[in-house]
Amino acid sequence: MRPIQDAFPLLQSPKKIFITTHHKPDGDAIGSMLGLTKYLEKKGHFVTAVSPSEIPEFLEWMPGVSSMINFEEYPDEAHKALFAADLIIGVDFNDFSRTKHLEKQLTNAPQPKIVIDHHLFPSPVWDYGMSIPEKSSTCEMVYDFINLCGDHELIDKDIAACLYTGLMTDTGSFKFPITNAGAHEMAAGLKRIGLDHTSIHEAVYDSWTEGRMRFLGYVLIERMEVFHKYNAALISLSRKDLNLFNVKNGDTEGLVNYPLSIAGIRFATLITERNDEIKMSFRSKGDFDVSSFARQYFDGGGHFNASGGRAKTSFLDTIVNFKKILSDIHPQ
Ligand SMILES: [Mn+2]
Repeated sequence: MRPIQDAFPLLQSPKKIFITTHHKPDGDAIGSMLGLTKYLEKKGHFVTAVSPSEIPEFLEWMPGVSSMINFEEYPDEAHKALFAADLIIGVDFNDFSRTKHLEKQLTNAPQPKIVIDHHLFPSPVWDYGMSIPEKSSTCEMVYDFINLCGDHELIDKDIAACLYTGLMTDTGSFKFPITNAGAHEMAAGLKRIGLDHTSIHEAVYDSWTEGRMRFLGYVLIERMEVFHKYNAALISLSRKDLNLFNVKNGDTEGLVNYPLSIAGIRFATLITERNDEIKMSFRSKGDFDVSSFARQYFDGGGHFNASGGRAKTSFLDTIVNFKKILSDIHPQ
């Protein structure tokens, strides 16, 4: 993969650009996609932003959401835009399989492909890009990219709001170890532009429905197991649980982090029985590498302290299997 600077000549004249991100997008995925879209539009490009699946409700306030295409709702429009594009950009993922529905089309697409991402182990499918796992968020990298282009003054309040959202969510509000000096410098830079950070915190974190709050109570009482001798905890949610509380897209977001607030717990797992697969989320504190854990046991990957995976076994078998692995590896 060539450095992103080598792609600058491609962006010298107005281009049709297709931007996408990962399936089940989070704050960093949508923030980086919409922030980059707005910047490239200001530079005179024609940009189509496509989310592979519906975005969670807590991100619906974001500037530019209404012009974004949800692939699951409008697959034909998304395909048309991809076909017509001069250039493809992927943000917050580095392997086409993470887009799920777009994997085949992206693999076969002849256009130059640019990636901006901070996950480990990028697949060799990109022509140009930035792949820096030490970065707090893809939003921080989009901010760096705009500055690299010498366009800091083009960052307006909308772009700032988009980029701050991913910075905030991927750093756990500036708490996780990945929160480097650059992350704080970016926050300072966005504040000088007029960023209203409080309204973004409220829109993302304080916008729960009463039902979601009560569901959290149920989960913590009924569905969380704590294994003190392994410094670990597991939350497992069956399809029945999800139906019982009418759980919507995004309602399980962040659940996996709660056990890490228990003293001594350094490894937390969430197992969710979805319609088509068993989904796993892993979080850790300190030096337990959940990225390689996910890769080794559950067909996944991600970051050192935050990763995901999946299982083809049944919901109950997956829980049994997970506990067996826990007792085998005995995380400290
Ligand atoms: Mn991210």
